[in-house]
Amino acid sequence: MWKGTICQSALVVPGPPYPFGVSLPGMDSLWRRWWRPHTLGQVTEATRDQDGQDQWWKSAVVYQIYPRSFADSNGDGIGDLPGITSRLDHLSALGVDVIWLSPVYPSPQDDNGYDISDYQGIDPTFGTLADFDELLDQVHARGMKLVMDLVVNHTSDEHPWFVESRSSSDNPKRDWYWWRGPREGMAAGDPGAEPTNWGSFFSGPTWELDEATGQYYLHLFSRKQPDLNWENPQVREAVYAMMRWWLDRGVDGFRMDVINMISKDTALPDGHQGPGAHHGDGSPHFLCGPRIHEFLQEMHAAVFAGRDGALLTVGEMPGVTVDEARLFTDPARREVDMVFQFEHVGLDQGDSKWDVRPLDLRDLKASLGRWQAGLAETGWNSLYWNNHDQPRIVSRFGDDGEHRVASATMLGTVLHLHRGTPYVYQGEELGMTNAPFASIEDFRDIESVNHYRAWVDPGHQSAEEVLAALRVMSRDNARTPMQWDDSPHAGFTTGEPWIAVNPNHATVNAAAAAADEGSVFHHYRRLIELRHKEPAVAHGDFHMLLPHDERVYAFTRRLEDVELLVLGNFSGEEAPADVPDAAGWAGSELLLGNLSDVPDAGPIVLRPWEARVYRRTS
Ligand code: TEU
Ligand code: CA
Repeated sequence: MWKGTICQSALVVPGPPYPFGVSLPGMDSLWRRWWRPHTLGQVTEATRDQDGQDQWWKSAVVYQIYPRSFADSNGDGIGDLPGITSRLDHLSALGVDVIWLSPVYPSPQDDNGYDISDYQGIDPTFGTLADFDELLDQVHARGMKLVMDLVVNHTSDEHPWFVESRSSSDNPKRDWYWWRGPREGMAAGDPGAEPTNWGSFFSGPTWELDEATGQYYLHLFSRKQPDLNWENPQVREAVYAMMRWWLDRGVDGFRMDVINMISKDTALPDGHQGPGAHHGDGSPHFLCGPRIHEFLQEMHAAVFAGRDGALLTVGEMPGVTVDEARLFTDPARREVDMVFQFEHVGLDQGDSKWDVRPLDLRDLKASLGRWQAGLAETGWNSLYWNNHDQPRIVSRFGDDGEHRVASATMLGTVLHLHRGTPYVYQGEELGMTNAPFASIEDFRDIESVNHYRAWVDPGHQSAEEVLAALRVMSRDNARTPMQWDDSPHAGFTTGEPWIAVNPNHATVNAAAAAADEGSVFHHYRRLIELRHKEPAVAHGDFHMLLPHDERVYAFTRRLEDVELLVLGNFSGEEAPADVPDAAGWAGSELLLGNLSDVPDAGPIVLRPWEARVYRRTS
């Protein structure tokens, strides 16, 4: 199973020198005026970089919706598009600029929609294309943008392309996927006859035998998610045409699922298999492969070039390194605007994601600090704690009990004040927590369920051992229904929800949060407002402080004469913040804090899970 192996691709396609930093003369006008959300998307001289490209997303905040779990309009227990449309005012009130919609396309739902059987439609579970157009109109009417999830490393095995591809060895679409015979000297179906020893992300081998033709097809994820063969130019053109179709329909960009896996080493070598491992690690042969930059540049030229809208592209890239990310996000290279990297969400894990370790705050600072430094001059960071694949951050790095509100708001503050574009995952703005899963029957996620079967059934681990790890790391923690109010199913559905609602919705819910100025919701609203209003948040440089402090996260941001100091206490104890000139800072303007009654003089001692943002000019 892959866990943290880094992209090794040495292919460096040098672009023209691109000196974009924080002190471009043309940016002055933007920094001087206060950013108003309704100006978002208007390409002005101020938001263009030196290359003439629009970088409006530097001061934007993205909100991710997992449609299955957001809002159900028809009582079938599954969230849907009309449900989302009915809840857009929640997002307007929060102030987000962009919505990223997880997949809503027709799908057998083996991986909750990340297995797509038709790229140009809407799954009846979620609604119709007319419902989609209505949602898009309503999003745009509120001055927000909508970004689609693009899942093109693989399709569903029920996609017509794959149905054709598997129909015979000489079908014209055979080469659209990765088909290989058994390992040399072995017969198809023999144990270990798979073409490579790679292990799938969802347990078991990455190869599935097709009995009819005697060949195996590659699937890095579930066997119902065959990998597309991007070596075939017809595949690439079909994907680009589909992307153009969505942009023509009015969508504002794409979040690209595991996009750094589309170029593979065509020799398909075996991966390293450690002692006791069930499979080899194929990731060096499919992460950031030899043609990845070429493919993304080709996609850019075929899909985005010459379009005059303010679009957003973000590539999800497990294992990507800072150096690779700089290449992917250098605007001059025209690949993607930003990437999701995975380093900081692997710091509390050992050999696999199920091998859970406590977080050492110094590791978090070292990691995020390296990403800040690495993309300071060229490229851009995305910032996230949560998404539909990660456990809830307040349960993970915070305290979801006594200090739930303080720790959730501290975590939000530290993240949003970094340089980069912040992503908020549904419910994060309420401080939603991990769920109390009692038994394996409570889980729905294919990754969790397959892992349980693969370890408990053959007796590698006890059910309790596996459950203990699932409770902490399972993706289902992020997928319990959005908690709208304190009614029986949290206002998510009038029917039976597809996965149980967290019982803490009695107190943790959007209605209660909206009515309470001290809530996580209002703090996130203030963080987003701050990014819109204070140019140093979006454009200032970043300087990490106190790298060795085990409790306090501290850094400064500077833009010309404005300097911000950001402090967060990652512990349930009082912690002095021994930053240079602490007493001087304590007397400066407190832009934002998460606890009341902050002393306005003297040395800075942070209370449990306290966060503060100071501002001064020089
Ligand atoms: O996830 C890619 C990925 O590598 C992991 O985050 C994955 O979720 C897994 O937990 C690794 O342990 C993307 C999507 O975000 C995820 O929901 C999909 O299941 C996956 O791709 C396949 O499309
Ligand atoms: Ca529904």
